[in-house]
Amino acid sequence: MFTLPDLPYDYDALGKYISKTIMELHHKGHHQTYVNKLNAALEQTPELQEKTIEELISNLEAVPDNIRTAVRNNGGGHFNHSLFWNFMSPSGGNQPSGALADGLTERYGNFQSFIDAFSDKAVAVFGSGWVWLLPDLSITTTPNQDSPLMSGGPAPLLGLDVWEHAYYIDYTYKRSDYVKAWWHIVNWPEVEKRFSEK
Ligand code: MN3
Repeated sequence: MFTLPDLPYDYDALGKYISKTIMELHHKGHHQTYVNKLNAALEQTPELQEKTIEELISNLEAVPDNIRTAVRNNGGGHFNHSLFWNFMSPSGGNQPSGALADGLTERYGNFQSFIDAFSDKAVAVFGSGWVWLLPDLSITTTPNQDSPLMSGGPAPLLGLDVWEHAYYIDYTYKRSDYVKAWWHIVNWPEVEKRFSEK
């Protein structure tokens, strides 16, 4: 059975950028619910419970019709949020270095142009979804709790949750303010590590 991973920092650690209230509701509420519903969906299929979350959502065709949507939504939710907590850090912000910095500069001209391109896509997601940086340093979005893995893509290097539950209590409808604030807590060493392992 799948379990809720611990946050790698305290609920109040992201301070003025994402409140303790949001972090608690998002982790103990939303993420836990995805885990619970995923486990409930897989109750009758013990062979699928043996798979990793990556294996499960990379091959949704192997999931029986009657639970495929539940596994897609809740398995995606579990995988995406498990990554998301690690994409942030109370000591985050600033800029990446090394090969990742070089790659982003080569592709986008400069670091700020990358930030602008990613932020524009995040703000433009209609409804609920995610924006991702992929290992080839392209930027893509997915609706709902879909992952790039579901369409045969690689696991992302970085991603931002733009569901209203991720920001509404702190930023109301101003998603662009949330996106702007989020860059202050991005865990670049984690992204660099994922880029070097790609
Ligand atoms: Mn979320």
